[in-house]
Amino acid sequence: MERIVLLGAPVEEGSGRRGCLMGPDAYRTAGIVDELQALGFEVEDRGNATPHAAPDAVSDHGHLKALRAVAGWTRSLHACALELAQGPAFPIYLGGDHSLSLGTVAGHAEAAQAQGRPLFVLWLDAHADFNTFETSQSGNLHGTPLAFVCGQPGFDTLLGRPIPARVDPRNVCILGLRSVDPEERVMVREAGVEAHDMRAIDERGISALLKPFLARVSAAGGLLHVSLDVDFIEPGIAPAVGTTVPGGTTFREAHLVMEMLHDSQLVTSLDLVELNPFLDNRGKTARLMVDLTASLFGRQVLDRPTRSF
Ligand SMILES: [Mn+2]
Repeated sequence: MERIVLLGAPVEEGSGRRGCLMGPDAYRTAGIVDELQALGFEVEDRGNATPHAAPDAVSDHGHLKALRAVAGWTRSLHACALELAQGPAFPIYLGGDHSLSLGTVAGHAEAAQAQGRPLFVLWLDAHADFNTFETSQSGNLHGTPLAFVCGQPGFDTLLGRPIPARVDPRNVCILGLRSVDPEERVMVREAGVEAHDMRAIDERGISALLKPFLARVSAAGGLLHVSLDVDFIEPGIAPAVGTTVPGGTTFREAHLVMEMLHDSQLVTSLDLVELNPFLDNRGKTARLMVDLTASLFGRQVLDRPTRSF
């Protein structure tokens, strides 16, 4: 039997508003353990991580919000991910806002480097999350994790040292873009990140965009970390997020991505981020995120119970 470990990361300080700290418990209430067990997995819920203290985290950029809190979470989750990446179970991080990926992806990148394998990252998101401290307009650190893990400069205060292993930006694929800051757009392009916006999905189809990336992961013998932001999905069916942008992926597009990822058997770790249960409508976003997770672990369309939205 394959094993899955769940770790809650109730960080909300990176998002600039309250509510994401309830995310891990919303996934539990929506039945994530039962759904994964029903697919034949042994599931261990480790409860919620707690942040380290990071009184030394400082920056000249005074507009950054909650830098010390986010740095404390980054250090804690980096250590947790580094440990889980070396264990036998598949880790799922229950967020929490997207700043949690500062720690989880950094930990998986370090573990991958130690194994001598490249880490690939699939970022399912309306935003590129590729701002640096300098370019961030909002000061919300959930807009920075991809820039940090790709080795952009200026982030050393987060871990209190340079990032131990960066992700090669050419090993990153972003799907679902529809809100990118002008400076961020230039940095994403110059770094060599593979980035597909909603227009590309409309014109070419999401499977045609994902397939070549998965082929690259496979050919490189890579590990694959998936970071699923609620705002990847159309807000009409996934309203529980503070950063709604109209025109997201449909129910079927989102499930298709998860089903293709399952078929590929390449995914080795997963973040579920930005769920804000305070903004949800009778738990429907939490349930959709759990259903998408079930698709990643092999549930097929015919297995899905009839359920009214
Ligand atoms: Mn995001």
